[in-house]
Amino acid sequence: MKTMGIRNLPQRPRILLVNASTSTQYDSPVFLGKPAPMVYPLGMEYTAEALKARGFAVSCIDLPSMFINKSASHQSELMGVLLENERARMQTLMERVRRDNPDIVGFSFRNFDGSAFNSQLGTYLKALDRYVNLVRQEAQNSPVLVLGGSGFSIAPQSILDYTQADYGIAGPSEAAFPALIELIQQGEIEPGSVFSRTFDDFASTVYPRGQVDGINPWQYAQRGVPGSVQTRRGCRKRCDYCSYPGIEGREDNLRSADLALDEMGQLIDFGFSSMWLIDSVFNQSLDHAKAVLRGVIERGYASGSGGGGAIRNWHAFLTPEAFDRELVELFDEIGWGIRRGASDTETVMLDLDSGSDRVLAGSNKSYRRSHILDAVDLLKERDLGIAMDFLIGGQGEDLSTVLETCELVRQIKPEVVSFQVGVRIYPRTLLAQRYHGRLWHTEADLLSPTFAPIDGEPLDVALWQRYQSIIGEQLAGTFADDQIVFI
Ligand code: B12
Ligand code: SF4
Repeated sequence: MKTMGIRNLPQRPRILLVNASTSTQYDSPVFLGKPAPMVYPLGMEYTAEALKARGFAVSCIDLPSMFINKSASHQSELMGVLLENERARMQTLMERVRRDNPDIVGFSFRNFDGSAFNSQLGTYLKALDRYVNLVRQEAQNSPVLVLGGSGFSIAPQSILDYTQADYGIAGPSEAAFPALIELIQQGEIEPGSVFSRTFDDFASTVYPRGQVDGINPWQYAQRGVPGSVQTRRGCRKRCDYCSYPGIEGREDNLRSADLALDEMGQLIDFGFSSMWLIDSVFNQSLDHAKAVLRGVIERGYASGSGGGGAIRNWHAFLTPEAFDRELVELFDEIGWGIRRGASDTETVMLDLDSGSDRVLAGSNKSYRRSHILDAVDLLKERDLGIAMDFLIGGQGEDLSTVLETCELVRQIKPEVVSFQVGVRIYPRTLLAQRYHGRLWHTEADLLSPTFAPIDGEPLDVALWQRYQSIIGEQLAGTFADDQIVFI
């Protein structure tokens, strides 16, 4: 087989990676009066490092990090700021492509929308499409266009078809991208194909941080964005709604704790004072999580005794299922969840779904309400701040189970509690299988936000608001307004 319509690639093609991960509500430095929570472009950085390690010349363009220094304090101003940002990004991308003439342009696509029911600001696919088209039109030498990223990997063929880019990589890029380049060079892969290859060397791969042309860690640190490190990949669980195993793989893939810690040290040197351990579930392999935290203490990353600065805020998704006293002692020792004063409390965030065993079982979760209570007891023994994240609308949810969850929250009294009402149906999940033929037919249908019905009722704005009011009423009196977040 010979590929048609794709230019010949040189032996060592020059690659430009574009962070195309817009997320409208985060695209202004101040979003409606609140600082916008940007995210470090970790997926693009790991991809660039993997390509560099294979001898490719790689540079990046980090579009979300470019914005005009204007804030939007009202909805009416927001659109203007977003448009101005977008124009500036398009201009930069155009100039860069004309100047550099890359042989391959890779687009890192993280979010295709805001995921939650209230994400009314629309899809980010249109922005991706604009960037792909711009490069097609402006590049002199018809570069090969490759898509990848976590959002892309959820519905790869549909997104590839939508943008008409040349190839897509679903899942990790480290082994797949070099292999795809080779296949293109040999004429062995048809344009329009999605390619995947598992990456077996994640445990031992060194990703030097902040060494990629076009990613500026200083700037992120200065803006107060957390540094991010991945200590593990993959998830063996089968929670019915979850897209993560489809993105990262279904096997535990643990990184050497020492290498992850080396990365943290490099990020501290760039000035980061908060850290996201961005694993799908940081403590799922409890011993591994503890090894990472012990390393943090030994290297003085929390105290600053290592010679550099210190990490004062820690963030990760944590399951209540894999908790023990030693883990919590380690949290305490590094200041994760520590109370520094009346209005300065860190929190340990428990990533939960429901306080009802019926919903937990219905959604195929492997922990139960008793695990939540046990984990909370351990955190309370050490007087650590607690945040709890719930997802309302799992299988078996009805008014009685929502009340059960509220009762649990009142009993625990966390510092902050957040509720996302509405369970999104993602392709290649058990939930998607359950509603196939009823709520969706082709993968592309699920790119438009589709939610599981709650107690037999389709989720609409009225139902969404009704559940929020019920929760608000149940928790009023026990919590201040700013302790309850609805997503
Ligand atoms: C951690 C996380 C967060 C943290 C981020 C913390 C931080 N400092 O980074 C928090 C909680 C803040 C967060 C926020 C949001 N998140 Co989030 N998040 C994740 C999570 C779990 C991991 C992302 C990550 O960094 N992975 C590690 C890196 C190394 O992997 P990667 O990016 O996938 O990159 C690899 C491959 O994708 C590929 N690749 C990457 N780039 C490229 C480029 C090319 C050319 C190629 C070929 C390959 C390639 O190779 C890389 C290395 O192997 C993912 C789910 C998941 N398991 O992937 C969701 C996920 C990305 N988030 C999602 C969403 C929606 C959001 C929010 C919009 C939610 C919201 N409404 O607030 C915001 C957006 C924030 C923003 N500014 O963009 C969705 C996106 C899907 C969608 N619906 O669009 C995901 C997929 C979760 C889901 N629902 O399924 N998130
Ligand atoms: S929700 Fe968490 S534990 Fe369940 S499959 Fe997804 S990543 Fe794994």
